[in-house]
Amino acid sequence: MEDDDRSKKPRVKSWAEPFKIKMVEPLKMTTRAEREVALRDAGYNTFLLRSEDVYIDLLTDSGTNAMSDRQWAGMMLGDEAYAGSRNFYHLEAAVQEIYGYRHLVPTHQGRGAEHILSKILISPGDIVPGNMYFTTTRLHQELAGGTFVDVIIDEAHDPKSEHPFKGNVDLVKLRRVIDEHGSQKIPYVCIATTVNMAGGQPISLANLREVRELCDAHGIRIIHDPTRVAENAYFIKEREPGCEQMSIAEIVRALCDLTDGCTMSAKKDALVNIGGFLALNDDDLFDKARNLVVVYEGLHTYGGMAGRDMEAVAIGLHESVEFEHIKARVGQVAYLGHKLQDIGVPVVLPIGGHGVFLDALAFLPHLDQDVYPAQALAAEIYLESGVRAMERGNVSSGRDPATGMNRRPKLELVRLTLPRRVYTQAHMDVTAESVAEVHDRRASVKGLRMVYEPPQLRFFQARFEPIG
Ligand code: P70
Repeated sequence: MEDDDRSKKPRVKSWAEPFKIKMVEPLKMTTRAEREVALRDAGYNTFLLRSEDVYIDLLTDSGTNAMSDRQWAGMMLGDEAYAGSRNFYHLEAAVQEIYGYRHLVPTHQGRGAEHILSKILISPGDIVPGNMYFTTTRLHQELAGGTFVDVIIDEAHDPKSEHPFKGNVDLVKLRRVIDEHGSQKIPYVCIATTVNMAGGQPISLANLREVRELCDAHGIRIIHDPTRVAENAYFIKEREPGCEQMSIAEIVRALCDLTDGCTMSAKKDALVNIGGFLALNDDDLFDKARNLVVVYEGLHTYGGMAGRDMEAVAIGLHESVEFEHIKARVGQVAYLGHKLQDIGVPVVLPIGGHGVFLDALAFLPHLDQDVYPAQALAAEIYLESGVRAMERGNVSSGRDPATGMNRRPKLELVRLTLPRRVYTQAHMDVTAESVAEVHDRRASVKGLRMVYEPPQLRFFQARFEPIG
């Protein structure tokens, strides 16, 4: 009888990571008193904590991934020749096969590629439209004399909107920018897959096709930031009508084929600890980039990476588009996100591809944005449990160069970012419980005053003191 009852119950189909663990790294547990000292010494900035004082490190998914045994084996095949390393050609072939771009210029990481691209393409007074800013990308555009203009859909700025493609470009906004400034002033449109600062939100293939059409009509290039393109491809497969049957690799290729080149931080999707590149279809631009890379990064066949690093990137790129890998990766982020949502913690919806973003304005409604609620919340979560998160709000956004005032972005977020293949489901449970503890006593969390402010990318090194 009992057996019959059980057989009528719907079966839950569990899934698990498509790997087993071969090497472990012990974590250090700290006391609250130790964390108080560490946080004070770090000026209430989680970027300034020592990693040794962190229990679960959700600062970033950048360069914090666990490499596979195949990648480690590849490291042993590093050809450390100054020129013409075998590993460069492997990486070139991987980029050509997976992303489809013709020419490869390796760089030490993403911002190295952004630097070179901005120098080549942007002239003072130029306008660069994009689907939301990214900190280093925008800074290199500005340093080259350009101005970034945000053309992402409004829903991207609303943490509660459940639009399935919050990374989409608003074509009306983009058309307006082109009409206002003229296509000669727009060296390229900058398209990220997925959009980091919006909460790891994807752009749809249909939207990118429309952007392509509009840009073609005006002779404007599209430069892609594919740093987390595999996660974007997974969301497209899950959500975009007509794409259910496509493989992750096919979707990645379709996205890249709609663009003219890319600046890539290999430290995320490509499952390595360091690396990046610029890839371009245009022969002349490639020539210019190859001339500049030797000035700023290294010879054009290593660009700041060791041969072994390039090999690990080449192998990681192939692993990044494996369905079971990306399903487990995005699935783990969703697991943490839904757990927090169930507890009643305000999170950005839909849950993103690389992390769960807490809505600090909803979490701490008693704090004004100029006492940096997201910074204060990240500090408080560390204090609670040793979980390290990252501010993505008023501090990250910086000051408007024209007015000198804080930009006060609509999104004031704390990012709990998951390194790939590193933490377990139990780590996610502990993280959710820690955030829940802070949520219970949220009314007592105080704001912060900035006491040291670097002129550029201030979030990395700024120091704070608690108010009151
Ligand atoms: C993060 C990291 C890096 C990144 C990115 C996108 C969409 C380019 C880059 C730059 C590291 C980071 C960077 C600045 C502030 C905080 C953290 N994102 N495009 O944690 O690549 O770091 O290799 O130079 O996300 O989100 P790289």
